[in-house]
Parts: sequence; structure tokens; C-alpha cells
Amino acid sequence: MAIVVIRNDARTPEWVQILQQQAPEIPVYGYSDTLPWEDIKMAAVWKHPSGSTQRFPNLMGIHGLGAGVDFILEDPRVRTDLPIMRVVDPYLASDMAEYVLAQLLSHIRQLPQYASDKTLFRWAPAPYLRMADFRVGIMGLGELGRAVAKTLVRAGFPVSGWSRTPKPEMGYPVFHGEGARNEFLSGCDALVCLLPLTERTRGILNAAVFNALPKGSLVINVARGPLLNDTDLLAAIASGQVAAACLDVFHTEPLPGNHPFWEHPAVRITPHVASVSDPASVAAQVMVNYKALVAGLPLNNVVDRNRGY
Ligand code: NDP
Ligand code: OXD
Repeated sequence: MAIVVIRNDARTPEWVQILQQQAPEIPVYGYSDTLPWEDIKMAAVWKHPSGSTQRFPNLMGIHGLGAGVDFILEDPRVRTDLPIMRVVDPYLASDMAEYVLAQLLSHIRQLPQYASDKTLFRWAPAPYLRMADFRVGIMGLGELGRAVAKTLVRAGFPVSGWSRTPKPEMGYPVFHGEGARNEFLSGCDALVCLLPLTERTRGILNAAVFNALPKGSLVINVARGPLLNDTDLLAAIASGQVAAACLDVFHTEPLPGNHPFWEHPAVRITPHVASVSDPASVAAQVMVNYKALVAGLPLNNVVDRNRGY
């Protein structure tokens, strides 16, 4: 009985080592062509090559190594009878909250403008906004959205949220469902997207949403690239409807060198680093789930395939 780690980056050895430290008696392998295929019971994956999980005849479950599992659900060669688990981790939540807070403060205090002015030897004080006067709306009030909201409320921003189902006791206004979306958007000086990528949310950050925001809003997408219609965003910025965007995630990552976002002065980009799963913090929960899986016990943080998150 064993675990295989399958990732699209260079961090496989680090994950193998940390998982192994959690339970030295359980073999943990990095994906390669020479594995004991029949022994593998769980695949721990991050953007695995399509079809790779099919190679294990006795696989019992798949553990995503991040919060989002869209890349697993989109792989048509993942067996549909297997449970999918995901990461829910306090650091993932607090790191995301710090990132969003940093982008908001940077925006209201005009820091990107001053960074650009410096390259031009330009001294030009600009008006600034205060936190209390800048309303932030969060799309998606799951593990991360709620953590971001808590941090922003504590900092002094007026916060509201939008989710699929009602959340009556959050301590700030929460809207839910398609019918309440425009009302929610009309009160957002900044819109933060923390929705999962599903059939219903793909492309949701589009012209209709931008037009429902107050003119000159800030858009922050820290969820998944395909939630955003890039062309609609560029048009909304060109018209002044959206003042600027902070993007951490993209349709194609790394962002292709010829993409207009690279050179656009109002598009601030970071390379999918808003919040990164910390193996030291996350390995224990993966191992707990592995042991439960092979013992036939209830699993933690199981994804609902029908909802898509
Ligand atoms: P959760 O599954 O905990 O929360 C998802 C939230 O989105 C829920 O509040 C849910 O509503 C809401 N939602 C889902 N579908 C809809 C819909 N159709 N309409 C309205 N609301 C909807 O996810 P997490 O908070 O853990 O993570 C969110 C996403 O963040 C991940 O899927 C991932 O893509 C991204 N992420 C990005 C990172 C980065 O570094 N950039 C790092 C980690 C994650 P309800 O509560 O009603 O079910
Ligand atoms: C995640 C991510 O989903 O890093 O955890 O994007």
C-alpha cells in the first residue's frame, strides 16, 4: 500500500519527503515509469498529466495538493468512482487574506502609480482613499473568501460577500444566487474573486459583471484564470468602467509573453503566488486522509463532484 505524488513542477521530491516523514512505514513515490503500480492506493496531485492516474489499477482516491480541484475534475481520464479530496489549511487562508489586503492597500494609497513615477523621475502627489470609504465585495465565501473577509473587516474595510447559498450570520451583508448578483456588485469599489472554477462560474468575470460595478472599480482575481474574460476586462479598463485589475491567475500559466496584460499599466500581475500550499502544513492532512481511505473510514474535505467544488 503506497502513495504516489504527481505534479507538473519541480516540487515532487519535497512533497515526497515531507509525506514520508509523516508516516515512515507508508511508501511514498514520485511519479516515474518504474513504480509498483499495483501498490498505489492514493495519488496526491497538482496539475498532473491527463491520464496519469489511470495507470494505477488499485487506486482508491485522489488528493489534490491545493484548494482548487478544477484540474482533476477536468481530466476526462480520472475515474469517476474515486473520491477527490482537497486542501483546507489555515496558512492557505491567512496567506490569501494577506495578499488581498496588500493589493487593496497598495491600490488605495496609489503605490503602483508611484512605482511607475519613480522610473520617470516624476514627483506627483495624488489623492488617496481611506479603507473605511472603500467597499470590498468578495465573490465566493468558502474557506478562503471567509478568511479574506475577516481580515478586511478587522482592517476597517466595509465588506460584503456573494455566494451560491445564503449565509445569514457572517456579520456583514451576504448576497446569494444569480438574482442578487447585480445588487451585490453595485456596492463594490473593489471586487475580489474567490470562486472555484466550475461549469457555472467559468467566464463569470465578464462585461455584464464589470458594467454592474460602480465606475472606476478595482478587480482582483485570485481564484482561477478561466473565470475571467480577458477581452472584456481590457475593454472595461479602456472605457474607465474598471480602473485597474490585480491578477494572480491566468488562462495559461505562465502567462504567455505576447499577452497584452504584461504591458498594460493598469493590470498588475503576480505569478500564481497569492497563497501557496505549504507542504509542511498540509502533509499531515493528506496522510490522515490516506489512512482513512485505506481503512474505509470517513474522509475530510471531500469534493462534491456534482457541484464541482
Ligand atoms: P470553497 O469551495 O471553500 O468555497 C467556494 C465558494 O464559492 C463558496 O462560498 C461557494 O458558495 C461559492 N460558489 C461556488 N459556486 C458558486 C456560484 N455558482 N455562485 C456563487 N457562489 C459560488 O473554496 P476555497 O475558498 O477553498 O477556494 C476558492 C478557490 O480559490 C479555489 O477553488 C482555487 O481555485 C482558488 N485558489 C487560488 C489560490 C492562489 O494562489 N491564487 C490558492 C488557493 C486557492 P457556497 O458557500 O454557497 O457553497
Ligand atoms: C490552490 C492554488 O488551488 O494554489 O491551492 O491555486
